[in-house]
Amino acid sequence: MHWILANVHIVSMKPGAEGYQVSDCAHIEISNNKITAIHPGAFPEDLSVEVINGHQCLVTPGLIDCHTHLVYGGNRSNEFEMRLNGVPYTEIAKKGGGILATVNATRSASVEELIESALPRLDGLIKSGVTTVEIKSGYGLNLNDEIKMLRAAKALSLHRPVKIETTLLAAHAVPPEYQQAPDDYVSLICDTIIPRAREEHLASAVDVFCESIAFSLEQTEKIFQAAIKYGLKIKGHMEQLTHSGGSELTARYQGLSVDHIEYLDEKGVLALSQSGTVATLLPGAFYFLRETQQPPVKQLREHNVPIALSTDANPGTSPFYDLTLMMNMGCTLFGLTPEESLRGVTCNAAKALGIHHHTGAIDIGMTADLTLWDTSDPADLSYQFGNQKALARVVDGHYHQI
Ligand code: DI6
Ligand code: FE
Repeated sequence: MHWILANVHIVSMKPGAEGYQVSDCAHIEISNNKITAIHPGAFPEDLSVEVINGHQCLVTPGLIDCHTHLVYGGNRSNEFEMRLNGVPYTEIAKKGGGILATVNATRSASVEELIESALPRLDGLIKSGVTTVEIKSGYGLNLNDEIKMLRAAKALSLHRPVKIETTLLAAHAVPPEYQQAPDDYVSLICDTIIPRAREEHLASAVDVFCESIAFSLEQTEKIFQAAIKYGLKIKGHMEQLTHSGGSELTARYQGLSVDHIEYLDEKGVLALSQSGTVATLLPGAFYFLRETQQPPVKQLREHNVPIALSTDANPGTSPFYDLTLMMNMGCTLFGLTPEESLRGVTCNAAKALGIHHHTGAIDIGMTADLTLWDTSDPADLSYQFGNQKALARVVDGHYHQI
């Protein structure tokens, strides 16, 4: 397979370089799944190769959603309604609501049902220009159901042209069966669930929700050590509700990313800057929870910590399935520039998944993962919402209309 995407304005977003790096009126040569050349001039001289005319649209790296909980059973709109009618969260939780409601619905769903219910959500992300999605487990909370979730997540790429990266998040919450013995659940994760996920090639990373209502720093460290022992990468839901020091711990273990981080302090920022760990901001959860604590964007910038941006798509705290909405929220809620937002869903999102050596930027030798947009200004991707701008995607060298 050898073809040329002609007549496009390229926004490269190469990690080390400044700015959008726009090449006006260029053409991109693609062989198999790779970008083999980028030429000035709208059209190639040799027209014997198959050419797709981009009609002067903007081409960015394919967007990467680097933190989602896209696979789950059930729906929590009833809780949303109860909460807004004044029912306190504690009462909702007592009635079996909250994360437990999703755990129960996920446990009783089959792999096929999980796939079926995730597809419309995945379609939302695809329409917003996404070519790679990270999906976490974390609503099974036992061996079989965590494995089932990861299988469903992986299988989504057989149903849609999209690349899936899977993360084991068995340490999302302490399951009801282990409320009295949470350390036993940590042992189950370390000794049984991580080895199985690894053995079946179902996850490339392990994530932990390190928080007073979930897992302690000590428990998190044990899980990180097990992940590393089995050759899996690590990342964490850190400093979302309180400051725990989880980001420093993640940095100490050379983690890929720390996510949420509203309560991250300067010591934590310094630790990230030294380890090269990505700071992933999740404005959807910030917005939905009406959080007021701002993540330390200014300090992240000062210390050159790469910032990624993601949906955190989940039924409890971020029921949003459009990555361009997060780009807008990154700007409006956190004060990112549109350029930082675009970096956050391309090269920095790739780094947050450890896949930046082959995707997340437009360059010779990179995988041909691209999104074509109906605009001439890259700021438009963060500026507008609802006025669908993504026209088509190239995934692993294959062209797909949206
Ligand atoms: N942080 C969150 O905000 C979500 N998970 C997490 O680790 C909550 C997930 C849910 O309520 O279903
Ligand atoms: Fe999350």
